[in-house]
Amino acid sequence: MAKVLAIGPYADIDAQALRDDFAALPLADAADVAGLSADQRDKVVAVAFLGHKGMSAAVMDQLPNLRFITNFGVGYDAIDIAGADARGIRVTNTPNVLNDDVADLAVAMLISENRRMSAAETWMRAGEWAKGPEYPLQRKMSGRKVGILGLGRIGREIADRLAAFRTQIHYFSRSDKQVAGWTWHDDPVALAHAVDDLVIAVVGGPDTTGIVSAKVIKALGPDGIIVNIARGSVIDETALLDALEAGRLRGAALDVFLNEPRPDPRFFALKNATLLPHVGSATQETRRAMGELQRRNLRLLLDGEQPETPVN
Ligand code: 8YV
Repeated sequence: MAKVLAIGPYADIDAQALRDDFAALPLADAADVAGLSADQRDKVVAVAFLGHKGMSAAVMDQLPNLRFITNFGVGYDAIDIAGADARGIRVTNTPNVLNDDVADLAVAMLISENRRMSAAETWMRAGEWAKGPEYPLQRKMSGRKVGILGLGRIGREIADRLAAFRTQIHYFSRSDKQVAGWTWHDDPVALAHAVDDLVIAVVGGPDTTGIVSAKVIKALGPDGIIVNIARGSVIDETALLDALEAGRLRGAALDVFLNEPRPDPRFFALKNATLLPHVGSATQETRRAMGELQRRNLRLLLDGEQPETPVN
């Protein structure tokens, strides 16, 4: 009987590796743990988790011998870490291997929304080009003032890339990172006041829920663009939708949403938004590296060794 559960919508290659290397039992999501027999649940010592919700303390309590949760992803806001701590459960994640992809995409999204690439393509596909006046002029991205909300590993990669576009970098983080030429702000509203566009790269979870508030959006103003490659929970989504609909914010480029995979339908009617289905790390190279790191952590933990990338 399986000692390892593989919870989540794994790609075939990862599902197979978890089955071959760990004899893992696949489950579609954390709620399915309740459907296992008491005998099956007793045997489980590790969960290889992939997903954005559901790894709650209540689920942990259904697995009395659970000792390890290895997360597929850098963000672990779907896992109740305090609950894991209280139960002596070790948690790992997959940082670093996805920094390039997520930072590449964030920069692409910032350019895309300043130039309205997605709207221009929709316009062209609808046959508008041949009909008359050319596509309306848009905003230059190079040289803009860009605020990075969260200067962690990914935020740093984004800022480094943006430097090549001669952008002025401002950032919000808990402490001043003392980077020459970059300006630190200790408050998201002050950051938004100081910049043209805002790129959100902060971790998700209770500490950051709604920190991109109506006030932050107002401080950015009608020429501002918000890029979010972090978590939907970080933005007050209703305030964002209200501002975009009313033209109080120039645009948004969003890879993450509060209710994935069914974002608020108000998003779909917006012409001033670039919408992506949570694909920040979604390249073959990076997903392979994430899967391999998850499985190395799992192997190390099961062998009684220190994992490569512990969370707690
Ligand atoms: C997901 C992510 O892990 O790493 C993260 O935090 O959000 C993504 O890379 C990936 O979509 C699998 O759910």
